[in-house]
Amino acid sequence: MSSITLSPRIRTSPFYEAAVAAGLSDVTVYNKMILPTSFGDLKAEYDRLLGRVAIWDVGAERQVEIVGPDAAACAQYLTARDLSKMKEGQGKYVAMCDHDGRILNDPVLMKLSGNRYWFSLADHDMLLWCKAVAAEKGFDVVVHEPDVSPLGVQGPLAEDLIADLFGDHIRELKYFWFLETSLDGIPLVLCRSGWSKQGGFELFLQDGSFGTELWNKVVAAGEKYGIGPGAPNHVERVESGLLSWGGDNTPDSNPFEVGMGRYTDVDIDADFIGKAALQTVVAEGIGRLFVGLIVDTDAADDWPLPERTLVMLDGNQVGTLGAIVYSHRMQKTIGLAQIKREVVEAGSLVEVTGPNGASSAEIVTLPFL
Ligand code: THG
Repeated sequence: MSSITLSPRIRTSPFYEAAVAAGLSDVTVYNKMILPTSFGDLKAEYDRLLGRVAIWDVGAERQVEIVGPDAAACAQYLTARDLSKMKEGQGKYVAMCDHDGRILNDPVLMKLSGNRYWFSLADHDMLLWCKAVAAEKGFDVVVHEPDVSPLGVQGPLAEDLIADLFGDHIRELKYFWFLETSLDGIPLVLCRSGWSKQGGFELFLQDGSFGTELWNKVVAAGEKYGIGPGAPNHVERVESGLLSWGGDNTPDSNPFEVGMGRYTDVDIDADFIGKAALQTVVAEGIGRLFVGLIVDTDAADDWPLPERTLVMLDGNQVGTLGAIVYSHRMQKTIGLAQIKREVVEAGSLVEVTGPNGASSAEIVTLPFL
């Protein structure tokens, strides 16, 4: 095992110092920022996420702000989902595609007002893309990265904790909806969201100088709920079938091939990048489906990722496996794969090769749990 060399090229979030003080042990790079992945005991972190509440430094989910008179048109043009009925204070999980309909990102899009939107990004250089598109299309907007950093509070007790801090009215907040608020003068956007299916919120800190203070306030209020540090949990998110863009999918995937078909609206009146290509995909049929695999192996922890594993059937490649974990709840080895539609529809058993040789794998629909 090697460690990562820090540099000003790789930004840390406002919560990084607090995370280090809390025992941060492992990180990855996401959006050219440090993203924590572990505090040294992944099973304890998993149990805390499932049973209590965890605090996550997810500042690497960077925002791109689109602000100005054409913000709504610009956000729609960048997004393969119908935004026409979106309300202020609402977020939506959306696909952003290139002109060939390939998915570039799967952000949470937040409508702060009629002329101000945030794309809360997965891992890719979307600020460059959004700036170039807005300028080339002549939209009357400013596209920039605001001083905004999400702090995750995830787990079944997250709602009680957030209600203690902000009031019981937050219990009425619907999924992906948000409020602009503050905590002892710290400016925030509070959103019911987060990259787990255990429930929770993200506190979008609007002034990075308060990072440690905000972390400490949440931890102090969370003590009675057994709060502890954590990070986006790889096992839980595979069990829940939450997409990790760029890892689970090959670079040429369209939104239908990463399980985002139900969030992709190809027949809206408004134009958006990739619309014609995605209409062709719908007309001709989707090539691959995003599915779960239950793999007959106990080698998940030694699996040789990176490098997607080829999924084989009768000696022919029929897909790729991008993530594989041991599921504590299912007591099985499970993975996320993109597999040819005919093979999924036929319900065939497939084969993947790991450190212990070839294993057979059963295809199942997502989520696992
Ligand atoms: N929060 C914020 N930004 C983010 C993420 C986040 N940016 C990066 C990454 N996560 C974006 N990707 C996802 C992927 C899945 C979900 C959210 C963000 C998610 N999906 C649910 C599902 O697929 O079942 C619900 C989708 C729905 O019903 O609309 O939650 O976590 N700020």
